[in-house]
Amino acid sequence: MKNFEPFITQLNLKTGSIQPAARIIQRRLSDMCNFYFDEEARRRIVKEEGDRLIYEVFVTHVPEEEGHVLYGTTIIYPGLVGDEFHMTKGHFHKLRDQAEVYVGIAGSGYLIMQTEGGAVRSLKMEKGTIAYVPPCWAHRTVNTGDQPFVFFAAWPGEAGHDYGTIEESGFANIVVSRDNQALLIDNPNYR
Ligand code: M6P
Ligand code: ZN
Repeated sequence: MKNFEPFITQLNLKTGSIQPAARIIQRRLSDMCNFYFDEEARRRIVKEEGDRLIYEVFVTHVPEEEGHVLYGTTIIYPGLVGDEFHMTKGHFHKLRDQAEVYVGIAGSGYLIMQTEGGAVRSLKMEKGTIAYVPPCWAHRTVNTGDQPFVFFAAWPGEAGHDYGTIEESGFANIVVSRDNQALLIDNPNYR
């Protein structure tokens, strides 16, 4: 950490890409088995329409260590799986007491959060919204618009991602399209 050089990266405010990026993570529908409420619909789309790109994450070249701040952008492409809007997997931090900050860049959606103690919150995000994810809150973002939903995120280097807990239990709330409106409903599959 001591000898790390200062650096800049360039954010494309239209597309959300960061150059240079150390890693570009692409999550396709086939990577999201059991994350959507309608698993049947997810499987059918992969089989009949192909393996849709749901979202991309651009992460910069920062060590995943205490003292550093990791940052990157996420681009969630618009669309539905069944009647559920495209979204990220969502995660807790491995180190539960580590927070995160999100900044909306383009498009719009929801940031849904929950704690292991059963608290549930959702915040609307659009261009210019700064959202704070406090320690101990799992977080997932959902694109409820018809354009890519792009946001910037920064989190502690040592926080880590725990996907398993959400993969097992799901989120208490899901965001669905009803009469062309985004509606937050209880997840019938929530365990
Ligand atoms: C944000 C941050 C990243 C995260 C990304 C995608 O940019 O929270 O740490 O990786 O969203 O979300 P997920 O990892 O849950 O798929
Ligand atoms: Zn996080």
